[in-house]
Amino acid sequence: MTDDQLSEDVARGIERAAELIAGARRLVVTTGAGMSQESGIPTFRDAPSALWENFDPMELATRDGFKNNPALVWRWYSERRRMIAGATPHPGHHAIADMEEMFDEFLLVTQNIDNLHREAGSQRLVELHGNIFRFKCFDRDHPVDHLPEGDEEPPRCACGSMIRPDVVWFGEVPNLDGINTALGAIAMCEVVLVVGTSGLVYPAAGFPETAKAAGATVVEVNPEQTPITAFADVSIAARAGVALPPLVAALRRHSA
Ligand code: BV8
Repeated sequence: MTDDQLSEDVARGIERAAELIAGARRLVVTTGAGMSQESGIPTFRDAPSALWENFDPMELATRDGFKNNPALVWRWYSERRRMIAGATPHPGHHAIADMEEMFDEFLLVTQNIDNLHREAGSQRLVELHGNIFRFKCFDRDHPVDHLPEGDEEPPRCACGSMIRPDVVWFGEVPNLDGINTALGAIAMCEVVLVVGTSGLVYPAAGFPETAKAAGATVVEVNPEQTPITAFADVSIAARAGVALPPLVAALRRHSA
């Protein structure tokens, strides 16, 4: 979709957001599954696609889910990994990567485990929920750089424990360095740009409100309303791949 096809509301929202963001020195961007929807990766709330039809993420994305049915959970992640491996970053991912150099302080905090922000070139990045392409030992957190040969599902760590994906499951505490880095940036930022999240999973869901309470401006990009919409200063009702490239172009105009 080109600029001139943007609806008037969206175009106005982008311009307003650019005015607010261009004046900032410290920007935090937070993203959820909606950020990867235009790369062909189903969100957790999309109408059930083949991938989610029989699986309840709340059930399987837990330690108990893995302990009770390790082969099923292993296969669920293998299927998702295969689907994600075929996906590529879309212009919205590249727009966020371009933003990094435009601010004195920038941090991207993503809930996504699909590696697409990294592939698009983002470096100042916290992967709050881990990365589906990384693995670790289930019982002792040994790092697992390469999966062992063989077709055992799940494969075994050298210590004999099962191997699991290095992602954060429901009920698990996200990486504390990641949380502290995110909270430090959220407390200091002047603007938080929230893209493609339903704002339901904590602690990420609380970050925009924490930033707002600390005096930051909140800009949301999401075709649907969310709990964040109620307190956002600007809500751009558009998809990430449609809104973010013109937003970066407008930022460049404002900074010229
Ligand atoms: C924690 C990795 C403590 C795995 C994920 C009871 C028991 C135990 C815990 C809890 C409990 N009650 C509450 C909790 C806390 C729990 C929680 O929040 N539960 C919710 C359900 C209430 N949280 C936790 O357990 C977390 N740990 O709390 O530890 C703690 C915390 C801090 C400090 C100390 C201690 C751990 C949560 C991590 C779970 N792991 N993923 C895997 O993927 O398999 S969560 C997973 O689901 C995602 O990572 C993401 O976080 C979440 C899905 O949310 P979204 O990304 O927002 O995606 P969704 O589909 O919901 O929405 C998409 C949005 O995009 C929509 O709004 C849509 O409109 C929009 N959209 C669609 N297309 C586009 C678009 N937007 C823009 N452009 C588009 N094209």
